[in-house]
Amino acid sequence: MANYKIVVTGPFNSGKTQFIKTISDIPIVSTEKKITTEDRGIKAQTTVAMDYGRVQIDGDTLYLYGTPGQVRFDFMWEILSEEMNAYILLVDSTDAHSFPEASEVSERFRSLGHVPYLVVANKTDMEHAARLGEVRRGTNAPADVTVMPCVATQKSSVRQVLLQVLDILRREAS
Ligand SMILES: Nc1nc2c(ncn2[C@@H]2O[C@H](COP(=O)(O)OP(=O)(O)OP(=O)(O)O)[C@@H](O)[C@H]2O)c(=O)[nH]1
Ligand SMILES: [Mg+2]
Repeated sequence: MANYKIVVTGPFNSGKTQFIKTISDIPIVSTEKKITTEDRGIKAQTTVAMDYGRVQIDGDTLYLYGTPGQVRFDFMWEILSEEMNAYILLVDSTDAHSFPEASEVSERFRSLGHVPYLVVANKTDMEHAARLGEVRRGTNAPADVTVMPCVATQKSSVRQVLLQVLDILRREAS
């Protein structure tokens, strides 16, 4: 039985809050506020500080921390990355324009902690979702980093991602 802190990060609108909401065993703590900027047309609310959820998988407890996606809230990234065991780079695979930003977010997180990470191509249920290879190239993920598909609205899909994270963490520990 182990406890792990997992940070879910990625660009604006990639599905971070949804990912945590779908899998959490407890009602999530979220800090969504009405969008007042040019992104208003995309959705009504955005995370301004963090999301927090918790899930038990195979006897281990995962504490999930979602970051804001908008760069103007990036001061939270450093705080949320403290003592993280791994991070998930969540990417909207239908939004190729966001891939370079995802790559930058990932670079920032790599500098914040030397922990394993996983690239997750989200929204693969939607039309025009990029292939995994495109997401890998677009986010500059090295060959030894896992890139996997996900539909953050489906519990089984989010669970698959977290099982993969656990697998990486357990391999690292042994
Ligand atoms: N079809 C589909 N929609 C998704 C999926 N994941 C998230 N969404 C939707 O995408 C939108 C953005 O999701 P959020 O969870 O708010 O994204 P976020 O990354 O937390 O956004 P910010 O906090 O603003 O950076 C919402 O309308 C979600 O319901 C998915 O896998 N498939
Ligand atoms: Mg959010």
